[in-house]
Amino acid sequence: MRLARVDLYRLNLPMLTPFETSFGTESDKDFLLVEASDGEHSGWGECVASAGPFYSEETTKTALVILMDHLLGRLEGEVADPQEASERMSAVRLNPMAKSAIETALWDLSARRKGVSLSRLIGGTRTKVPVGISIGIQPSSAALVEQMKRRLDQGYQRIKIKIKPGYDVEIVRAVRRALPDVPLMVDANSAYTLADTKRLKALDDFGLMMIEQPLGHDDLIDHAALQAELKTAICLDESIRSAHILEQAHAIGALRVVNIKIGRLGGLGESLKTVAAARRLGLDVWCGGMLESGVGRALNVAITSLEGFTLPGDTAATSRYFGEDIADPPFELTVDGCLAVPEGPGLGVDVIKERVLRHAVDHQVWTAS
Ligand code: OSB
Ligand code: MG
Repeated sequence: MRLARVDLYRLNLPMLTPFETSFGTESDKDFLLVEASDGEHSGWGECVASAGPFYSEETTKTALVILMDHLLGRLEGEVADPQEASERMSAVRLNPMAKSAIETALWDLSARRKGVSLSRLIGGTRTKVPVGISIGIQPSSAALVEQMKRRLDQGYQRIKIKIKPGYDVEIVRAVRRALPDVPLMVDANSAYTLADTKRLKALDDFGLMMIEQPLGHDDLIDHAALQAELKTAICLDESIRSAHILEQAHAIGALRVVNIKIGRLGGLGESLKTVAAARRLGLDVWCGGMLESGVGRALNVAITSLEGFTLPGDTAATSRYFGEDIADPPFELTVDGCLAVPEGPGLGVDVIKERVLRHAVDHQVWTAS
């Protein structure tokens, strides 16, 4: 395929409720949408960087600059497949979310050109994927429990709650008193250090499926020390930026579970390698989320259709995030707590241009020379 033009849309999409984590609160979805065109078909990719550099160092604006100034120019001429695009971009250090956004658009474009679904193209076997939900920090344990009950009634198969110092052991105790048997996990987004080991060990009493990213984003060694102290499995999110880092983390005993986020890993190609490595090492695997629009959501659902995913992911139904999404149809929860894997070509959702333009705050165009 040969790229003729790439449109970068920066969007501001209102969210139904703000989402609070240990590193901040997101109330609107500020993100970049990439449309890659070969002159006949378009492919779409979502950049999961957010407005501020808090989950990772990338932001919507840095991704826009890196794409325009350093990545798209490397994709001039004939590009055999998304893997080749990824190799051409590898001279640019890091910036995985910017790379992943254009790589995804190329995966979507090649699947659409072939007339197959992306799930099919990458070897997915499931027709629906089990889903959990990630619930942000709430004003009180009573509010959290009420929110959890509502989500369980809707059919979500497991609940993840965000924790931070001062909103942790007591909150989990209150949740367990109200809901003793719910499949439950916690995510700290790097809010602790090894000095908090005693506090984190107290979480061992609550039968949690795992504790996600308790320590520093780049600190595998301390995670290994912590895992040696905990009964509860450690899952790594922020730390796992490649299949190779996953292998190193496993080699020193830093985790038992891996959260796959395609943007954090720099694209679908690296994510497929990471899933394969995790399964070879006997680790549990699930797909994380970044509060994506329908484009990123469709990508997450496509990768979760692979057999290597062993646990429900964070990619909830569209109605959990947005009143109006920019892609149709919305993802709806089935009665058995799953999302159906789209069967149409590519990502299998239709991006509604009118909505994209209505929510756009910036629009830049790259054209092949
Ligand atoms: O750590 O998994 C995370 C959202 C934004 C940034 C980081 C994280 C999250 C979530 C929500 O937990 C996942 C989702 O519902 O998409
Ligand atoms: Mg996380």
